[in-house]
Amino acid sequence: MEKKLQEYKKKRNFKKTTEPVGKVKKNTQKLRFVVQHHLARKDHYDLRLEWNGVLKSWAVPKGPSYNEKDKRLAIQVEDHPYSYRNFEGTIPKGEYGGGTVMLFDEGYWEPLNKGKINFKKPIKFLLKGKRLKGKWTLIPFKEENWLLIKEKDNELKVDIKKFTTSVRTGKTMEEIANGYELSSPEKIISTHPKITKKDIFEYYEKIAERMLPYIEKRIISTIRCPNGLTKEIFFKKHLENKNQALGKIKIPNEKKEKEDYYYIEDKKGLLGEVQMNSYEFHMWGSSIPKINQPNLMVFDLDPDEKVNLSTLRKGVKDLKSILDDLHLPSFLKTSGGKGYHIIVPIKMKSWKEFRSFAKNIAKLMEKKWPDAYTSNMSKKKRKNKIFIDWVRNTKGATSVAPYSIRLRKNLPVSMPLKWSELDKVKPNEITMEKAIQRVKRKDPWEDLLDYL
Ligand SMILES: [Mn+2]
Repeated sequence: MEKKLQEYKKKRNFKKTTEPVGKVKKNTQKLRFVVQHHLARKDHYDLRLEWNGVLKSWAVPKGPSYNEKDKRLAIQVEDHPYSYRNFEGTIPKGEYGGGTVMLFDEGYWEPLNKGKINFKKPIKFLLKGKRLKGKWTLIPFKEENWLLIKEKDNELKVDIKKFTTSVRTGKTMEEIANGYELSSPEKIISTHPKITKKDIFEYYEKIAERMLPYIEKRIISTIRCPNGLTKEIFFKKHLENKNQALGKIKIPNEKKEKEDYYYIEDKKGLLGEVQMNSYEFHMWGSSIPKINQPNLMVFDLDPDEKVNLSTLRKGVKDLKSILDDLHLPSFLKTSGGKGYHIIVPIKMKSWKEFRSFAKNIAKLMEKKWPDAYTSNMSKKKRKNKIFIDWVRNTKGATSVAPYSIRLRKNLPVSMPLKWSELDKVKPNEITMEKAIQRVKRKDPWEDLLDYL
């Protein structure tokens, strides 16, 4: 019996690929089928029909089509083990079939031929899948080449190209290729508007390329929201080691005990945190390895509730004018909350120097316009004023990362803006959807990293 899978086994190195070794299965009454979308050297779909304990297999370069006029080439390949119907993942580069495999459809099939089935002759059959249904025919025409044709029936004709996620796990090709994951994709994080964990994951997946240069190699804290916005959320300063894709660094605390801190190195680390229900990212003002030499100063303009938006914007402009006078470059982003953040890329030798410089800027604002600004964080002193929050420029302190979502109503994004957009964009108006549209444009911060 096992001879049946000899060719399958011969082609694969099971020390390298995670495809199943598999066995020939005993016959059952109901026959299963699976279609795998296989992004290998050439993009194709693999149709597999259970027969005599194995999966008879064809590679269909263009994939099945509901259009009865389409004759799709289907190249018969070696029989696959029955357990291959569960395989979704990546086959390492350089190995046989190297690439990504997604479970495209699955279900049961029934032969419609009268009499015995002969896999050297045309096969008429019925598919009972989630995406592929109805009557089909496979016709051999030359050696291993067959044609896959849809037969007339009453099934709805759908364009199969519209199915871009796994029929079983809901993952995209990219998610499978990157080995992410994602557990509980349907978990609801916000009800009005309805936002699921998957929505947030996809947001970070799409935004990652733009966001990463600003957050990578910076120690992070995150806010975790495992059960949705209405339930408890957790500020995590010391992440656990469960996300293996994070970088780790030991830093002594005041008692000289070494504590673990974490940082993101790549997309995998970022998405791994989302998988751990970390949706809001905060970061240090210094980067690895020079953690004691800060380089990104942040001022958070935090208005008293009586301060209106135009006054707040005036505050941002006043602060920018001071930085301009000092010939310091400055960059703007929305906080995603009530205020705006002004970022100053400036390298300093120590946190002490950095902190006092930031404090002096805030003091200068306060001195110049005492009725409008305060450098004092006390709520009492803030009445009718804007608090120029400089306190984040301290070792161990964090501020929200650009492109991070905020865990509050509508999940607004802390969004980098061009200076010319200050009067047009409210601090909390950029949603994930708008942010995704915005990153298609030129990066408003494209010069920032040149200063670091
Ligand atoms: Mn294949």
